[in-house]
Amino acid sequence: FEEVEERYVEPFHFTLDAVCEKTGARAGTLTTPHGIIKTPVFMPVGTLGTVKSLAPEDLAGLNAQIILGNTYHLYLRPGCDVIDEFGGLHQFMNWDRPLLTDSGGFQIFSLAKLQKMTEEGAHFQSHIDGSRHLLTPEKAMEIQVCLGSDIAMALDECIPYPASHEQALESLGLTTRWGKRSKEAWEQTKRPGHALFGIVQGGMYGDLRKQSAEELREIGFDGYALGGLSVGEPRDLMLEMAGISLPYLPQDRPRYIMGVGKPQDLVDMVNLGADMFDCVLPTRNARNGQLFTSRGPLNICNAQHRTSSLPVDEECQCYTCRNYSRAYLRHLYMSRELLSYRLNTIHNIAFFISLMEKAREAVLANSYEAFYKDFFQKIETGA
Ligand code: PRF
Ligand code: ZN
Repeated sequence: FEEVEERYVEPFHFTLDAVCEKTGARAGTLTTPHGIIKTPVFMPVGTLGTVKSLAPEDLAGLNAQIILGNTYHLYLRPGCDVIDEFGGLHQFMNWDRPLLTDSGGFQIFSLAKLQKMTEEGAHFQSHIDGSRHLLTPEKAMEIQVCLGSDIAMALDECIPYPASHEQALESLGLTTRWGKRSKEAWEQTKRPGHALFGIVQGGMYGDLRKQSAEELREIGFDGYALGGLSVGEPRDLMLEMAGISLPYLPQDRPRYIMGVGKPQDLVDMVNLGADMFDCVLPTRNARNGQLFTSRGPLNICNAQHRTSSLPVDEECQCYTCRNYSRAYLRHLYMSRELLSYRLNTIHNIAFFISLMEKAREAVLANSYEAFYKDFFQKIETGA
């Protein structure tokens, strides 16, 4: 005899709380089965079911509203059967707030060996043991349902930069067809209230970005992401592509920029009307001793911090900045102490999260333009 708990789950939805009158900046609220998310939002990356060096309690303390997991990694290790035993990734990793999972296409593109894209799906060899796999749109949905993602991503193909118009056109066609198959499979298996986002591709071609956005809109997703950005192109081109793509997406759906970027990129993307971001920069760079501050980045290994009693960022209220000096953090880093990873990551994540909180406050106060100017003035001049 099994007791089944029937619980009412609110449908996934997005409401706009404010739109800046002068810029395109938006403040919104996303409702998911694991709670609401206030946007703009930065989502820390927890590829393997952990944001490296932090426990879920730390993330909650940092006001992380949602974190990311990866289909590709979790499917290969520990495997869906393991996570299924626990009823999903939330229970497995002890995280009770919303989770978003990437579909795997991009990770195959960047990590796996011998990848080959066919109409059927992405053929690849595991970067762990060389075993062969085929990730179809249907399989990507099955895995994300098993993981229990509040927000799942359609399977897409991300092309390298530079790529020809012809190559980009062919690839976006595949992304559209995979998007349609993703949606059909999702509709048959999804749990109530869970969302599926489509991913706009099209390389660095405005006409193709428009075409991709329109084709995805036709299919109809709960939200839309911009993929294929920050793949080696100049920053201006990245912003130009975002500026071209975003107006073709529905106003009343969340917009997510995948794998972007520096603090300056986030502030610019919000300006263009983006709502959600993820990037490994704050976590990865923390482990390499680079700390983000309102006056620009700081390398903690630098000799100038050897005896400094200053916090990393005087404007930051995080646990690291409230309790530790630059000199101590430098010492931990130079000694390769494990606490270095944790304290640095706490600060960098706090910096990205609070940046988006400030952006949201500015939109709500109808002062995003002033926030934007002030932010760039400080971070670029260090004054
Ligand atoms: N597609 C997917 N995930 C991604 C990307 C993409 O294009 C990017 C590109 N910046 C990061 N993560 N599915
Ligand atoms: Zn701090």
